Amino acid sequence: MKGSERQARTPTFCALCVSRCGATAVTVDGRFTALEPDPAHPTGRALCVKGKAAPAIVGHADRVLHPLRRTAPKGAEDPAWERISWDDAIDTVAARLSAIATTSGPESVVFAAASPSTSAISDSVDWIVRLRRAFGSPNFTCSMELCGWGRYLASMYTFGAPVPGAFMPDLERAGCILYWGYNPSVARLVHATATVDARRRGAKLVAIDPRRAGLASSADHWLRVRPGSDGALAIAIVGVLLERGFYDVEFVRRWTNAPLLVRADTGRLLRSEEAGGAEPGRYVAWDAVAARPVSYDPTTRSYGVDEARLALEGRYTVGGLECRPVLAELADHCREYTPDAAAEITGVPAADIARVAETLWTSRPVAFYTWSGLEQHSGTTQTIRAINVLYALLGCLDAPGGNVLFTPVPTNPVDGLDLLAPEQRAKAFGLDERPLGPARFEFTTGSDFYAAALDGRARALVNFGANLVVAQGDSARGRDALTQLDFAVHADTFLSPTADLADIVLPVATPFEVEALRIGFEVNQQAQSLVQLRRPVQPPRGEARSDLEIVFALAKRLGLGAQFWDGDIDAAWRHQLAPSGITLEQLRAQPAGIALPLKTVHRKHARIRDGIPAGFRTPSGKVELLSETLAEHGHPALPTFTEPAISPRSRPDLAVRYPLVLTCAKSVRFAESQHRQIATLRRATPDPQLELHPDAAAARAITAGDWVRIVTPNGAVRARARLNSTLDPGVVCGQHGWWQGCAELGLPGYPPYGPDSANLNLILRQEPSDPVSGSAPLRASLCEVERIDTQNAATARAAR
Ligand SMILES: Nc1nc2c(c(=O)[nH]1)N[C@H]1C(S)=C(S)[C@@H](COP(=O)(O)OP(=O)(O)OC[C@H]3O[C@@H](n4cnc5c(=O)[nH]c(N)nc54)[C@H](O)[C@@H]3O)O[C@H]1N2
Ligand SMILES: Nc1nc2c(c(=O)[nH]1)N[C@H]1C(S)=C(S)[C@@H](COP(=O)(O)OP(=O)(O)OC[C@H]3O[C@@H](n4cnc5c(=O)[nH]c(N)nc54)[C@H](O)[C@@H]3O)O[C@H]1N2
Ligand code: SF4
Ligand SMILES: [Mo]
Repeated sequence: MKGSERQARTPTFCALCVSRCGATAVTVDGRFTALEPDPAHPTGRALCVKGKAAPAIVGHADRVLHPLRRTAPKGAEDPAWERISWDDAIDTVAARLSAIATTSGPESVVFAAASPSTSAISDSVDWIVRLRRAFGSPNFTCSMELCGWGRYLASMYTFGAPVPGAFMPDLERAGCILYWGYNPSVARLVHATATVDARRRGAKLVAIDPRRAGLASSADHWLRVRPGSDGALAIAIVGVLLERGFYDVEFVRRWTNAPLLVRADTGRLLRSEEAGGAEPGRYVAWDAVAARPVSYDPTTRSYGVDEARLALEGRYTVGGLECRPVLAELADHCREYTPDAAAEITGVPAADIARVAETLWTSRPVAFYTWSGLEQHSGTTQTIRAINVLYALLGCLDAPGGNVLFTPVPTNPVDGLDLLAPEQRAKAFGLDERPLGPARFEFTTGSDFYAAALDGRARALVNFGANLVVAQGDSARGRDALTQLDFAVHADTFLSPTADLADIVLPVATPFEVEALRIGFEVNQQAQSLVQLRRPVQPPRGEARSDLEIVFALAKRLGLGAQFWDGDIDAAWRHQLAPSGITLEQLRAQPAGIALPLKTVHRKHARIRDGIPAGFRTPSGKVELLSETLAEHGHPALPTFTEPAISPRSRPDLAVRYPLVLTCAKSVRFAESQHRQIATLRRATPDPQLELHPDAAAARAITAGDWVRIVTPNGAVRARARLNSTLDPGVVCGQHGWWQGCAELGLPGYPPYGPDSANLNLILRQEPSDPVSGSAPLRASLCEVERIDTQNAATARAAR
């Protein structure tokens, strides 16, 4: 470094993905040159290649630097962007949205955002939600049904709480770690490093994944499950746990609905009044000591007798009705999936199923995490239910070393829950079709949004980043839906196939150019206790602004200034921080952040207030092994496996022509559909990949590195073959998100639609989806793989 250059080092964190790794940013003469790990930060042990590439991302030539307006009609190959001023852009957006809300109702304006797991939208997503609610729209598309449903919302129907989304695995104390459809080595670096530490001190690791990827390669047990058959596997493990008495009787009796009696005739929980009792609303259990029924009052969470007396097995006649406890019903239900039967369905050997059940029991406490491998299926909700029931039996919830809700920093909520009127909430797209699904929580599935855009219920889109046409199945439907809208504004750091369908594009600053307030880093108590005001490392390039500034400016121009501190972001943050006792001034003076001395409180369900234990936020106040809520809406009350809608077993007719099961996984070098333009990242993975077993390749005369065509009933896309002998020969694994070129390396982009596409979602579909959530079958479908003949391959190479 020359003597005249000034180097500065700023404590920060990388916001490029869900890991949010603590870091030090290095600048030279005010220019961002390097990002380094910050071991003093609770998430700062390491950075991934994307984080290290941050300066290249910030400085990339393709950044959007100015507000843009399209001048060509939608559907034209080139939108012919024209530069406009911020004032013009915000005025136009506000005027169009207001007009559309007046004529078609605010619900016709759909808001969208990139997922907080793949982008820095986590800086501002609560404020985007606040804007949506203040505007009056219940419709928000944020990949919830593909990314967060199982972790956060499906688990509400078992635990009344987001497990493992918010009740995080306590990796520091776990005796056994269970990763199911989750590969933290790629997805969440802090979990990967903490898992390596845990294993060093003796924790066991169970990985359930069709591929032996990441930590699975050294796991104590790796179960190679057929994609989408996880539900059968989970039910089989539950069966073994129950059969061998591998469950926490005390927890199960006291904290789950296991003792409640189920009517043999209806399959529903017996109510006290049905058995001649005088207390409506109460459930019934069997007191095995007194040999008589007792009623359970969900409001006081009390049976009136010691829970230790409650029967968990047997058959009883109460008021003339034949009944048995939920646990007995569950045990019987699981018998359909003996390890042998499950082995047949899942491809996991029966002995391994039994061994995993034993490890889970003998190595408690168990901490678990599930993610994408289980989210994107036509049976996601029931699979998650089965795993949640499995987890409940182990009795580790909110116990040290289990899945724990670490104590958060006290703050004022800012997502504006009270700003949206109930009558507007009721207009959420998809609520009628799936009343228990994402719409109930104000999330709109991609498919519901497209349907509404295509039939005119949705008229406008306010999109903070989401690359919908590449992220959602059926990209061509996405294009058609977005083209139908009267108006769309897209805020982004880079252009994308989705931005190309907008009327106005707003330039967004990268997280390294703007201030942001992060309250809690989630993964353990130390991390969750930290508040950090991330400082800009360099000024925003061009005219780029933060999403937060855009939200506040737009709110003001829409006449919603009163709900947005009149556009004053500092004032809003002060309000948010008030209960913490930490001030903005303190945070600005201490860019490494301020930690509160918070302590974890375990087993919060057992805390007693006014003589009543807290319990769980479910209708019964207990963990619901049997869910009447699901049953009332026509879904199975006990976790039930249904074969993936498009699989060799459910569609043997299709499997004749498309014999391979197609799933997908993320790339360590790119976040979702981003970062292909960054040379340091693209160099090591220049082309879209398809992993397949050497035998499957040989049977098709495919060798490693060949260009192949992945063919589904919906079309074909290209990828390069990569051999992976850990796969079942009948399973292949693709990558979604390929569209961008990399000019620096002379590597091509791929059209999002059409014959030369490499966009996996072009040939996947949003339906048939999960009946509860609408989750799309992106991870279990059928395909054939063909070598692109030499001549075509040569053409493909020449085209680069
Ligand atoms: N087949 C298949 N499809 C999938 C998946 C899969 O595994 N397989 N995964 C699904 C999952 S889990 C998800 S989360 C979705 C992801 O879908 P998206 O949430 O759309 O995420 P990305 O594809 O990463 O695109 C993010 C976009 O946000 C922009 N961006 C990045 N940072 C910012 C920021 O700070 N502000 C703003 N305004 N924009 C920003 C990027 O430039 C990019 O255009 O895809 C889903 N689609
Ligand atoms: N480097 C990087 N990090 C990321 C992202 C990224 O794109 N790149 N994306 C971010 C986002 S938005 C998300 S949602 C997370 C996702 O993080 P993960 O969920 O870990 O992501 P994946 O690698 O897609 O899927 C995990 C595993 O599921 C397996 N799998 C596929 N199908 C099935 C199945 O049917 N059953 C089971 N049991 N397993 C299956 C895959 O083989 C894969 O190893 O990562 C976040 N972090
Ligand atoms: S894992 Fe990589 S991209 Fe994600 S926050 Fe950490 S350094 Fe950034
Ligand atoms: Mo995601």
